[in-house]
Amino acid sequence: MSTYCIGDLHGCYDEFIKLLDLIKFDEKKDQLLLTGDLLGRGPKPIETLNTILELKNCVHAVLGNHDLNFLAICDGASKSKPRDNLEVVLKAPNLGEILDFYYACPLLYLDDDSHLALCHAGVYPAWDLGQAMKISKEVSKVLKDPLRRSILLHNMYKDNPVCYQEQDQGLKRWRFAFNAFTRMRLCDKHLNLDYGHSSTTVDNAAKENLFPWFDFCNEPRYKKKVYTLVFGHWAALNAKCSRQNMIALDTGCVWGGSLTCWCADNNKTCRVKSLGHLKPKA
Ligand SMILES: [Mn+2]
Repeated sequence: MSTYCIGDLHGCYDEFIKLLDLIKFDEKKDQLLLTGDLLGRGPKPIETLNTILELKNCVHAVLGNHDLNFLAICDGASKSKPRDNLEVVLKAPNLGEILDFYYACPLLYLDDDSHLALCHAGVYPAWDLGQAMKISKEVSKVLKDPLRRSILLHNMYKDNPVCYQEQDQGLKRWRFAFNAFTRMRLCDKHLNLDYGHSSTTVDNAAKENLFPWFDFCNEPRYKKKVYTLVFGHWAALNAKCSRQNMIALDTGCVWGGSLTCWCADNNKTCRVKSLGHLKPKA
């Protein structure tokens, strides 16, 4: 059995299938961890989701910002934009099945056998994995409750709070969890999240006293074991994360980069080149 982690798919179905072929993925033996943003912008979201649903007994996926955007649109909290290419999913005959799958996806997944932690953007630096897991589970409960889910999805598009306060409860707390787990890239030395600068370089950010969230993290540990933290979201990093025990996987397939897979068992990485979909973000 092998555990493979694949970065942000964004509906890049053809590259996904090519990558599964390349690693000779065996659904009877192997497991697949996906860093989220399964859809959004890319060409084949339905094919991508249906493949994931077919593999769902051996797949663990976490929610990304584009997945949450999709859930918000389904709940009437936001409108779909043509560039997101979500219409085809909204009209899918199995939309109910897709939503059930999504509502069961956490913000943070821990694999206690392989000592892996999986999330979309990252783990807020003031949290250890235990605390992060507690907050992820809280939000998962909200997502499974239609009424509270709807309230959260209608109130998620805000760039606040910028930092975690233990006393923040309800919407403020859950929204911070959404923002930290799915949107975070840079923060200042007081651990205030920066919500702009999506494609800046790390060097340029430093000139504004902003640094990658992982610069402030302790070694990822859970129940006294060292974990490897796997994340996506930050295509501009191009999978370069200087920290030990942290693996960045988003290599911007949807922007014309590549789709990356990391095997937890042998620490090998392989990539499939993008078929070229969108122009890189300005
Ligand atoms: Mn993302």
